[in-house]
Amino acid sequence: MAECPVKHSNIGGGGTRNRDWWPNELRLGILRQHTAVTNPLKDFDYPAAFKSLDYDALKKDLHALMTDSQDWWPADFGHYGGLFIRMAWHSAGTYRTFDGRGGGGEGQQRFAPLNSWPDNVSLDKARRLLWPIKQKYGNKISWADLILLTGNVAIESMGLPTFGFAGGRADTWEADESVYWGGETTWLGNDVRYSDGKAGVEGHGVVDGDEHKKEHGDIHSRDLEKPLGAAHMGLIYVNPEGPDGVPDPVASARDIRTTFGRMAMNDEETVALIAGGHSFGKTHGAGPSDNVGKEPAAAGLEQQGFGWQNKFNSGKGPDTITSGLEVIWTKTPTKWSNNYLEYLFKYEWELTKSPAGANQWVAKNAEAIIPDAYDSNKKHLPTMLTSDLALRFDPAYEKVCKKFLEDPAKLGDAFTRAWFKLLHRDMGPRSRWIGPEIPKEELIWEDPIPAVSGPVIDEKDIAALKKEILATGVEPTKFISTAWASASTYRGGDKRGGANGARIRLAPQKDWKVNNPAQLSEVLSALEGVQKKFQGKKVSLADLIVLAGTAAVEKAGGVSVPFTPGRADATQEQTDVESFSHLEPFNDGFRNYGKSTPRVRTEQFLVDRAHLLTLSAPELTVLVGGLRSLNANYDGSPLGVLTKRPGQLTNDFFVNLLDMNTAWKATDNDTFEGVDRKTGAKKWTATRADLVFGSHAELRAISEVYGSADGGEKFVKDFAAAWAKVMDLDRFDVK
Ligand code: HEB
Repeated sequence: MAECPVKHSNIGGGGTRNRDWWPNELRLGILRQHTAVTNPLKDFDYPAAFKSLDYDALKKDLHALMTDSQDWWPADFGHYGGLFIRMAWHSAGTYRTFDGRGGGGEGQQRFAPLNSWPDNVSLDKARRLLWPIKQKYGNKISWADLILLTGNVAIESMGLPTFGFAGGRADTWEADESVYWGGETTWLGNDVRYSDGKAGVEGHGVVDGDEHKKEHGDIHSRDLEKPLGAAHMGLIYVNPEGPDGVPDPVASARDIRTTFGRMAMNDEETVALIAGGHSFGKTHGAGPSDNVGKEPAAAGLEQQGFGWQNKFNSGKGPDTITSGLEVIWTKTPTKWSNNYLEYLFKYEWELTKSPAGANQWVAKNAEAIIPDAYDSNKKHLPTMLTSDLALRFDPAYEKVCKKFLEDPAKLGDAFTRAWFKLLHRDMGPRSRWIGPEIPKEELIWEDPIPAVSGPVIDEKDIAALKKEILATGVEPTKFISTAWASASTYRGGDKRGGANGARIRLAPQKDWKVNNPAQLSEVLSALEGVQKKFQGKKVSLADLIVLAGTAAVEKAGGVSVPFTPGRADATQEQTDVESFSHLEPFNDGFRNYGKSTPRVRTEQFLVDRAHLLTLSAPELTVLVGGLRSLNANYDGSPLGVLTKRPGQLTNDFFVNLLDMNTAWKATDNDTFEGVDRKTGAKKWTATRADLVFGSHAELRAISEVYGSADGGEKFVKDFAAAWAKVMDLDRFDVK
């Protein structure tokens, strides 16, 4: 069949596009994803539907599916458990802690690129095996939940009780374009994700194309570009054969520690996950990989979403080619055991090749004790991947292994806990978790917040508190800055951060430069004063921080701004400092903080943050314009404060930005000066995060709405709404 390159078609979105003409133009596309337009269930209440699900019946069906081998994709050892665990792990395992993106929370494994990643070979079959069950329960169970629950049930069905399960992940309906997976243009490439260490100018990647080391850095010391969580394009974590295919277990351990660390897993959790996971199933490399056809996104229509058609013999069952490795770790691949660690330490290992020619290891002087997946008369020698040997030959991993070897119950406990964390890490607060299997134990990575005790403040209290707050003598703009600093830590990907918990008064947030610690402590002590003095109901500082900002906005704009009380204050013990450190902004255009890096311009950071805050382009625009008029820069600087009456909520920012009497010129890469076109007199200063609203055609179009004669009132209204949205982003308890 002839290829049909869509770009050349003259209808249906074909042709050369803005992206092709101007590849460096600021992209706003990530701000308009997952809208009602793409969602066939737009007014659907998934949590309510999940609650009406017959959960026990679903689990029973999943248990039955495990051993219901289908001719079109037979189950190894008569049990699909290994395959389903790998499906769930690869769904959740794309999560990375730096930006909270990736993970299993959206059912993204159904879409490209993930559905076609080389690491996800054969998972197209796993999801299709699930289709009859998905079809039976319909919208009461999302794909996102089903994929993860199935992995959980697989573990249970192979003899290990799990730590629990929570549902509540609504599906998305298009590929998530917001996740940076790397800059490589070949699968399994890693030519731009390693650098010489100068990289990551404050965390964002290599300096530029030709500065990274040849051979992608030394495999013993290379630095993986942030925020990436994988050693190669198209892998979940690391190359199983060793870094860049070099079978070096110690170097493999280094890559594992980096990549699992970016999933927020420590050494113990990492060992538990790998040792636990590879207690099940097998790898697949029956023959040379050139038997395998195109991935789903490139395969023909007749394949109906499948990919990797395999010409090797039957192309399935004993002839399956997935990773190209051919390893079976334990004597009981469909039953939980401690075999994996026992064998890892019992044998010495010899480098060998799989039938597909990949590097793997075989036990020396061992007997053939490992069963075959299809032939009960056949036995194999124990085998391992390079990445498995990493657990033995890295001294820190070895120590953890030894502990689990001595006490197998500890492995079970550590594995099921780390597995639960893996699956639920990006779900956000417990108030989003649904279903009958939610564990009681509170876990630090949930970012727990105490339950609200006693009645929540009412309208009368709110009115009284606003008065008290504004009477403290603190400059109202500082309340606005603090409320913004508190709420805008939220990130939509893993639903962490936000104003609830008032963690802005705790380490590490209280010390972030962007939060202007001196000003922050002035505001907090004033609000603590209000809290102590207040005669009405008990009020949390979390509520007071937001209420203070809201009261100040109301005063500055002569507008009423919605406020939703009911937040509580977390303690320092409930706050994982290291894990919260990833929420620190190193460039925040909303507050005119930070500079462009050699790779990322300030306006791109701004769009990225707007995406984390789940804002649309109009919301982004109105918020920046408003915050500037309110004089809320992080250090009180006049950058972008394009108004003669700073502190008032006006549309002056837009009016003045669009004023043709001003000419702008760059003072450096990030800052600009605006002068009177006629007199040359200096009028304003601004940053890239300001001028982009006049320069980018789409942002300018929105700015024109707010900067027009009839735009003032709309501006104030829209700002108030967007402000309230940001303040309440984490209020899953009331949504
Ligand atoms: Fe794994 C399988 C690698 C981790 C679970 N793995 C597998 C394979 C490979 C691997 C290559 C094969 C595929 C085929 O089929 O061929 N891993 C790996 C690596 C890592 C891992 C490199 C890092 C170090 N895993 C892991 C984890 C888990 C797992 C963490 C969980 C938890 N896996 C798994 C399973 C399996 C695998 C279950 C089996 C599957 C079947 O059976 O099918």
